[in-house]
Amino acid sequence: MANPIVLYGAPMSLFTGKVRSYLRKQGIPFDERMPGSPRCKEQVFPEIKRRVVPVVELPDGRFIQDSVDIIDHFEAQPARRFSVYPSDPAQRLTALILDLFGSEGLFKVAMHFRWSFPEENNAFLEREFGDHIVPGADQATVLSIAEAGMEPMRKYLPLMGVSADSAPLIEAQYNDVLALLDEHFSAYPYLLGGLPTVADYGLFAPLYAHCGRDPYPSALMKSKAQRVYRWLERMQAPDRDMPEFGEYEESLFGDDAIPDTVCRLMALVAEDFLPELQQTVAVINHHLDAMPADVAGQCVTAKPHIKMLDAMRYRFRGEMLDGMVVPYRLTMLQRITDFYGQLPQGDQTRVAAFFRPLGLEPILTLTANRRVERKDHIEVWGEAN
Ligand SMILES: N[C@@H](CCC(=O)N[C@@H](CS)C(=O)NCC(=O)O)C(=O)O
Repeated sequence: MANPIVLYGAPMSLFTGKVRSYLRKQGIPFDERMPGSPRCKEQVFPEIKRRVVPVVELPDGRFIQDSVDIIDHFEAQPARRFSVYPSDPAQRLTALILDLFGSEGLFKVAMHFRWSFPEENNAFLEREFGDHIVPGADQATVLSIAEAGMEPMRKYLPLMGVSADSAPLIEAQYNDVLALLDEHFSAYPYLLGGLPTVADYGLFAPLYAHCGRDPYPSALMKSKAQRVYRWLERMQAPDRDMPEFGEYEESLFGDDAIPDTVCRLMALVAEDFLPELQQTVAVINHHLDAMPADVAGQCVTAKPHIKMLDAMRYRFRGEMLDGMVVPYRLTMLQRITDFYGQLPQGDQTRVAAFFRPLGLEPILTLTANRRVERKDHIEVWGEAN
């Protein structure tokens, strides 16, 4: 029998959840191992050049890092159950935008609700973080090592603008997202109908690993947004898991439809996240101005494990917050601008008219002066735009 696919990750990891739920829904068998397992420490991390999960090891021994690359690898297999990329242009762009927003734009929500409520969360997190470093160890060892995994994560909070001042804004964003999604999932099983797309996988990442599991935010979700909680369960089920929808068809909305709840969520993305993306592009362009012309192929930051190029200030819900300039985000933004750029003129006009009133037309053409590509598991500068 062929070696099984191995997923290196952990239950509390935001990006592992995205991949795990994708593999389950596609009926792809896999075995999960934690970052502290010997093979992960000794083979996987040296090969991918940093300590990061998720990583998938294929039966032939190849490694794939990055949740997007992993999903795209399986997406390209002829035996997959269904595609997670809608073919209609407006639905495709909607899915790509919500994937970016979920994967990168709800970071503040995820980190605030994990780390700002230690009284409620810490007993849970200590075991989670201890286990992922020393899987299989006795409980005393697990608990004694936990802080070594937790402390580096807490250090991100000030860098990403999470503070006592911004807490009410971040909490309001969580409430708004939950309310919108609860309304949506009261009517539909997934964002774009009866099957999950990358929109669902992107949003699932923070809403599951942090908000759906950690004690404090998950209690809020269960009490305020039961339908969102049910969607989290559905996203991980290998079967349909939509009994509350009766005979709901397992297909995307017909006639290229995008319901009002999704439109309102995208208007929230425009308001809450577009300024952060625009500032990211502006600061990256500023750095590029000072770089030599032959920078293509070089790592985008000082070292592969450093994800931040610079610090920035950006507008969030009427206030100026500190933020991290993360070049990786351009790779997810390029999926949107590349798809829009290759559309025939007529489709471009049609989708631009759709996104304009939502405030999202600028994202369709928001490009930095140079591309960011992924090569040998890390982000490198690509060609000039
Ligand atoms: N873009 C990557 C992000 C992976 C990532 O940030 N993983 C987190 C866990 S959810 C991690 O391993 N962080 C370790 C660190 O940043 O030091 C992906 O989509 O896979």
